[in-house]
Amino acid sequence: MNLTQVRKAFNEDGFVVLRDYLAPDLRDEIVDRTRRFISDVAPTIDSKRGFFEDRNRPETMLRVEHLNLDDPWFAKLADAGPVRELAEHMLSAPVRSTGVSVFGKSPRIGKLTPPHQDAFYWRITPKDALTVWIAIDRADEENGCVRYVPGSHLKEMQPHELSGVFGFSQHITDYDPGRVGEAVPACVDPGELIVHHGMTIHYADPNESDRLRRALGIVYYAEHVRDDESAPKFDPKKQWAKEGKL
Ligand SMILES: O=C(O)CCC(=O)C(=O)O
Repeated sequence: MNLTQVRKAFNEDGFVVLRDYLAPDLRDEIVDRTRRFISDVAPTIDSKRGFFEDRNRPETMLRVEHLNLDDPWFAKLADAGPVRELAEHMLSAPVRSTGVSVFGKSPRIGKLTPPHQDAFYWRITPKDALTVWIAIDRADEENGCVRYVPGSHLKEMQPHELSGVFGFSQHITDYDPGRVGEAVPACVDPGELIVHHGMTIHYADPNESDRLRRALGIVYYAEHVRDDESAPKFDPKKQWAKEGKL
């Protein structure tokens, strides 16, 4: 694989799909361990880090944050080896991982991931950061694959506002593909990965299929980024607790 070409595509489009980047053994281990984490550990995680459409139904998990704290295998996956090396290539800089999450969209229940730019949530400057999104199930247009607006990372940060969507507090205000550009679907099979820049506009439709759509997300910041105290601060968990969602 020519990583220089991959980086060129990432720099132009703000995202890139890699189907064969991971060696088969590691790819299978990531998929197996993540599935086991979701079935065995996620249901035990408290509402500060584990979000479910319905807490009494573990299969409705929509996100667990920082599973690197629960299982050192995921911490190691993020901190050393090919996934971290890929992040360094794409940002052309040393990086540090800020956490590993799982995302879920359960069949017929999983909701929209509203249009947003990850870096809106990240209080850093410059916004040199990205997410490596690893498919745990096939993700396609029926079950809510992620959709990206090519080149949107090269433009300005869009205004965001409260989304009203549990698990994703912010969305782009008056989202209009005519203004920001059309999104393209990124369909992937288990173990394939997508790298997206923190400024890239993306969203995902609800899961209207009978299939699960789960993924592992690892965020990396370039080591040279600094805290940006002037960036907006959010505490959506208070609101979600008030609404009885946590
Ligand atoms: O998996 C999803 O639907 C959302 C993922 C996402 O927004 C992200 O990784 O930044």
